[in-house]
Amino acid sequence: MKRPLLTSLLLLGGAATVFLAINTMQGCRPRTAQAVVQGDAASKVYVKPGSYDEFYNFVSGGFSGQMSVYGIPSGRLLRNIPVFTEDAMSGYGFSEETKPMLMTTHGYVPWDDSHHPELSQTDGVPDGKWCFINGNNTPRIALVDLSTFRTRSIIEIPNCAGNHSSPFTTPNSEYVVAGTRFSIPMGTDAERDVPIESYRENFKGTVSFIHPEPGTGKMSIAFQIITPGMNFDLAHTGKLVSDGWFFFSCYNSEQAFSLLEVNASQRDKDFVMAVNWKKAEQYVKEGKGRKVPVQYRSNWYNDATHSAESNVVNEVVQLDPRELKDLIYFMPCPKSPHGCDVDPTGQYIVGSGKLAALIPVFEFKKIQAAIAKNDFDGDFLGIPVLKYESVIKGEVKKPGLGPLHTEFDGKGNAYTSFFVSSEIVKWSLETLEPVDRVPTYYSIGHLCIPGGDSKSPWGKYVIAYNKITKDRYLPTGPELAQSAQLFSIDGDKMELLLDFPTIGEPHYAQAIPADLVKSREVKFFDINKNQHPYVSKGEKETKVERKGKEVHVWMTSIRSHFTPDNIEGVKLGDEVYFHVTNLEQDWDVPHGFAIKGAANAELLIMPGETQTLKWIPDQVGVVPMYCTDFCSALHQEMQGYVRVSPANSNVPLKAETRSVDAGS
Ligand code: K7E
Ligand code: CUA
Repeated sequence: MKRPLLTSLLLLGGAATVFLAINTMQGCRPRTAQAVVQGDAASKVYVKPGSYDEFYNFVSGGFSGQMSVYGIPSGRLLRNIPVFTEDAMSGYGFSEETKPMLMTTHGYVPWDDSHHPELSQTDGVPDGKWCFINGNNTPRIALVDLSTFRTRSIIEIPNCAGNHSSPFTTPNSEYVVAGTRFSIPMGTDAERDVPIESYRENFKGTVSFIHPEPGTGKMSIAFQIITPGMNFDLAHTGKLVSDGWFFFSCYNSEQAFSLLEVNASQRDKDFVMAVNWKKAEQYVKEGKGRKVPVQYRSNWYNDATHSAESNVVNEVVQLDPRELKDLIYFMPCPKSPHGCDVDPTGQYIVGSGKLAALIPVFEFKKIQAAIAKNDFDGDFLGIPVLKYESVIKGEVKKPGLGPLHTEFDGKGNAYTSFFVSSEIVKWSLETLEPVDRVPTYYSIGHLCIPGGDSKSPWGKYVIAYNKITKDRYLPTGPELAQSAQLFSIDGDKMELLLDFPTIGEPHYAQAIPADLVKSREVKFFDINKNQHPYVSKGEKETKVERKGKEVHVWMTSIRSHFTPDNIEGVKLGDEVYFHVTNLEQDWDVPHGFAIKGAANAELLIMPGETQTLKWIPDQVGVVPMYCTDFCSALHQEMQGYVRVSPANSNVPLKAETRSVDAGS
């Protein structure tokens, strides 16, 4: 989100002035450099050695494609979970079992740009079961299982380009949504191969409702709503009074397709789109949807076989709101709205126009009344536009510059991040008056209060995720650390407690009390339940077999040896598959597996699990393999050899170990 300097804007007059200022500023530096941290701040973030943090904080990895996990209030990094990007450290995307997770209709795509972690909810409150995260670039949604802190499933979103307004959840995680950032032409090849200039005629948007299966976490697309062509940015579910509705911010109602920074900033107001998803659900049940041919992949990791499955799906149900009149409504929202946030009571919807000098607060019951009375201000490409004055509770006047995102403390206050004026402003949902403000260092994007987009926030902290760190950390070459800042909000005044660096660009993050996650943890996989087709449930089951050019090695690992650890009869031209089962049945005893020269990564195999490394030997000789994870006093002894002979060799295939358990 670092802003380019756009001198060509000087040519534009009038309304462009404010915009120019906004566009060229990297965020003002707060004038009162009140970087003064109160004396007792340190004690408020100090988690003494051996004790646990109070909250888990799930932070998007941005262009790292991953999600990282921190403890709050200490800011300690606990884990970096591979999601959309392959990870050599764990073998994710490198082992045969995990490769299908990253399959798309474009083939294997080992990277994405992830912005928004969203915890699954039960009755409108984060439940600690899953954390969803969106892939922006090759539109996908991932579901991370918080019992293993691993990616359980990934679904690709068809008819979508830039899955940004995603993956926000309904109050019982019936659905998570995916709204397209870029509108595009859809349909057959001929329908998609059109001039870019024909945006108005041919480009459309979609918002998709994805259903995660409660037991397995498998995801499928329940339905897709087709919309006028523009950009969808963010979204949030209704709750309590507004349960059954979803709200999306949209910009580029100008329908620009070039130089959007100017051309999509013309109109005074864009929209927040209100979607009646319960109605949509009903229409689908009544068969009012249209089955449209598409192609997308749905990938799922099975903990019984320790392997991912990837399936191609060929159709999606689409609803057209020009025919189904009461499905969506537009509410005018100044100006190029970014965040779209719903307060804990579900009554108020906050739109954050990033080029606006005020924050509009929409009121759900007024929206309903306006719909009931057909209180419209015309339509936008066939979709009714509600009258701004009729649906608004009021505006927060002059709160700051460049509002982006809002979270809530559950005590009647909203906290909005201001990118340009680089601050968090706390304001009252009742009076719409600012009540406190605090500078951020610098240029805040999202902010996070534990449970801050849910029915019941744990309003103790707010965490700022900043775009620029400048002078906050020791310099590290051209790229500086990405940053988060922790503030306490349990008093009247927000108080800065801690800076901590993050991985990739943190956009959004969510946090949840540790107890809601901690008790779910899987400590190891039961080896008796291992259904991997190449499992060895003991050293006696290990073997080696040739199937033409393929050599399969059934291997086990246990402190501190592999079985087999000597293999001969492998030839140049072979493809060798090491199927390694970790026989340990204890917490935190993974074994690694690596072999010299493999054009691959290591495997890191959890207790009770089987993982496969594919190796194509390319040189004759005796090749060492070893365990990469320091697992015992004799970890350095955990090694073996593979003899590789020329392609025409007669060396018989054999595998052995001198282990007594192997019985050989
Ligand atoms: Cu504001 Cu992608 Cu949610 Cu970044 S987004 S900040
Ligand atoms: Cu096993 Cu080191």
